[in-house]
Amino acid sequence: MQSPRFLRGPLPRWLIGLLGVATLGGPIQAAQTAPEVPALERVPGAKPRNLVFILADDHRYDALGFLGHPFLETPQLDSLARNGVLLRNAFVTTALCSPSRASILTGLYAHRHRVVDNNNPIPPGLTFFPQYLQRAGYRTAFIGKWHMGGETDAPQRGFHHWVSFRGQGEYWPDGRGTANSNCPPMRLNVDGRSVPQRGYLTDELTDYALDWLRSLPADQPFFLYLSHKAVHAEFVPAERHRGRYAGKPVPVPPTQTRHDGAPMWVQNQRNSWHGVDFAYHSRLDVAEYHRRYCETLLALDDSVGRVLDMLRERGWLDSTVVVYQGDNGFAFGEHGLIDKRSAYEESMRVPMLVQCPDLFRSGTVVTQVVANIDVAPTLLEAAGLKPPNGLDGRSFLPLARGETIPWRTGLLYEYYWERNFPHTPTLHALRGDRYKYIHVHGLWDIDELYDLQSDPAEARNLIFSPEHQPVVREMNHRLFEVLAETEGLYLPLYPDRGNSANLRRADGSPPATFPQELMRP
Ligand SMILES: [Ca+2]
Repeated sequence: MQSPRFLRGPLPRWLIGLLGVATLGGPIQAAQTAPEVPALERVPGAKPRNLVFILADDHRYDALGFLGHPFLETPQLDSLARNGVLLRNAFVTTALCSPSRASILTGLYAHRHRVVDNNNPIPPGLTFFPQYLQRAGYRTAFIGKWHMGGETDAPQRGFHHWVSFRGQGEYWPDGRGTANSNCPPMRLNVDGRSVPQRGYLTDELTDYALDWLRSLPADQPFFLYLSHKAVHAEFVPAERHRGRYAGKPVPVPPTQTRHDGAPMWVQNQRNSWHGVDFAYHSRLDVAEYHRRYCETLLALDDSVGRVLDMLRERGWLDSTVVVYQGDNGFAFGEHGLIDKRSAYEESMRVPMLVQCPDLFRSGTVVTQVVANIDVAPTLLEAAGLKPPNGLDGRSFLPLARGETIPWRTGLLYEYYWERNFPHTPTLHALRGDRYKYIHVHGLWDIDELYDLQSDPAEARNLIFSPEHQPVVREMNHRLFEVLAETEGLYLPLYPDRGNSANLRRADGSPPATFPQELMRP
């Protein structure tokens, strides 16, 4: 698709302002979309692609039909892999909603964008990559869960069209199916106006996305960011999917019962808000929880199909770059844990699928380690723009095209302790192609090393293995090198906020004992 000549270069500030006011309903939008960023250099000869980015919440990497899940069916996501590119080793640099979302929007590690938890405000002056797209003449829309900077639903910079809600939102307007059942009716912020949420959120957000796609002119490139609440807890399936997987057997993950050399904090977390003994301080049936997660995911799969159908209807399917990704994973009993935050694969690994038949061969599989910080540079490059200097991520477009290029050998992971959920400590990790090294901070405990080749479930901590000491030393050195290179040698500290989920069950697992390797006579 070619954009009109006047839109190919940077737009004058007055024109952007005028477009904002004239088409999007008022001065709030104009203020939010002001082009405060410099125009990026264009890639010679590159066509500005239409871009669709679909973000799922807490969708773990292997909850996909085509990857062999025991019962979950994801025909639409399967089709993305079949017709496009599967990024088999995709990760997030922080497995928590707000930090991961900020890394997607900025291409930066959490310690650089400083959205390190789900509560604190977005630092002023942070640039979101859609601002560059606007500057380059794109029309942009954000539809769905924002969840950065606390509870705001207000339109944010970088987007002409805005549909969002406060915090986590609710699947149904009355909160049915959750602890918030019969809550005050939920409302959406649509371009600065408060409107009632009408139905099941996954479907309704998709309706808004389709309405916007339908309204677009044929000759201006666009960027749609569809950001689902699904499949965040508490899981509430659409009516048409409720009970679909009732009674399906859910295998117990091997590490739920055996994790050799687990740090004490992991053993202790088993009996906590985020552990299998006392999940959410209740007697949660983890298998039933997993089934409901899968049923809730089905509407998400439907949503992907409806977006693809609309692209087809508008004649844009082959030329549009569609990216599907999860904002973090989710454990269902692995290592005795539920939830995310940890550096284990179930937590930091996510599904990532890309489709654009004009650019990528169908059925391509990328095995290099890619991450949420790569999304911004990748989509900017797909827009025909050279990503700005100073990003932590890199464009993986060449990998998706099947090219061989030098690539990272290890990915930095970081998570900063939250008083609200005190059972997961501050963690830094380096995830390489073969080994993962996890470094704990601020706790008298042990680090971890896993050989992902021989032990993909991370069931055997090799941190005390004599033959692996050179690997431990090397990865420790490299971890701190990356942190130093990216100004990460500090710990963010914010005032306490809210309650602390710090309870244990009296008849649950006992407190961990010190590792034998540290005991002396
Ligand atoms: Ca999440």
